[in-house]
Amino acid sequence: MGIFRKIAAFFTGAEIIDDDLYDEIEENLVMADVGVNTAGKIIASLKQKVKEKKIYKPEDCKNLLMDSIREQMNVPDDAYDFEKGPSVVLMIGVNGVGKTSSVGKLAASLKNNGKKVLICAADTFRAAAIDQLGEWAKRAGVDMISQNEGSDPAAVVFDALNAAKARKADVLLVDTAGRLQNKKNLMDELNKIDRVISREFPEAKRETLVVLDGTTGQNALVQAREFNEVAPVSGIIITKLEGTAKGGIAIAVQSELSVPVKYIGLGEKIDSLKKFDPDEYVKSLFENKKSCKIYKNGMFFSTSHFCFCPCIPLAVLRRFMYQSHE
Ligand SMILES: Nc1nc2c(ncn2[C@@H]2O[C@H](COP(=O)(O)OP(=O)(O)O)[C@@H](O)[C@H]2O)c(=O)[nH]1
Ligand SMILES: [Mg+2]
Repeated sequence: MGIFRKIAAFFTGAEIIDDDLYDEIEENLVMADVGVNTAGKIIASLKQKVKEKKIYKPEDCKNLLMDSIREQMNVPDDAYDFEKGPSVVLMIGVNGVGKTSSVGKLAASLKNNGKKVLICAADTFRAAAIDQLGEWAKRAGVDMISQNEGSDPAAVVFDALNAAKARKADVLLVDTAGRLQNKKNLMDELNKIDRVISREFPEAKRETLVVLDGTTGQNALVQAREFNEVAPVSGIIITKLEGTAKGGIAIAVQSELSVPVKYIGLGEKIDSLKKFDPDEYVKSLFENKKSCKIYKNGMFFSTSHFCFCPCIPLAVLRRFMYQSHE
């Protein structure tokens, strides 16, 4: 059972609203990766609401808690303006978090929305990294600008900027390396790339997205903070959120850094990067999901593949195939 659903169950299980109940909720928020500071803020806001609205029954608290969590997140109206272009998007973050995949997925999604997209292989440490991005470029159906392994990343960005201008691309997505040994190194490289963009393409909108692995808990928060010190981060992508029972990190980073989460990664498929919707997200954390797995031709399919298929009587499916994942 997800931790947020466990929290919801406290409200139905408790008889009165007292400090024990608040403590229990706070502890569980921390366990769900919300972090001590943000959990404290959420509880303070919840207490305030309970007092103001003169709530006495624990079961009436759930929606107030959801509101208090929602308050910690804010995706401003102009968050996706860069998609209109012309724009240059830098994808930064440590190794293995999902930068390259996110470049590929975002390229595909923008292209499907009619944008002209170019991607730039500025992670030049290993030839395999360039090949991996090349695969994503093929899958997304967009062009990639690259040089040989070991080239200067800023030089690749220079080429890509000129290609983006010449081809009138809407969005240039830049994949960067996560292997820089120290902060100074990282800062120097990002500064160099930044200077090249300002010089070569001053009219482009700029976006710097830090990618975080949602399964690494508070470590992700530490990384976000460090990257934000090196380069002003304009948005966050949290990957690998599909299987976690926690998910509080998406709340913590926004509350602690005041930087919006713009996308979340929910798998390895090309269409698994979604725009972050705070309302939907809070709802989904507390949802009591039941999923159905159907075994067919040696593979499992979820009900989402089937629910629009009128030829399968849903009642029959429900009766025989629902498996509750509580
Ligand atoms: N389950 C899951 N895996 C992901 C997600 N995003 C990326 N990955 C996987 O994470 C691993 C590292 O991804 P990669 O894009 O190479 O990370 P990079 O080193 O930051 O460029 C790969 O195996 C990806 O398939 C996601 O949202 N969910
Ligand atoms: Mg990579």
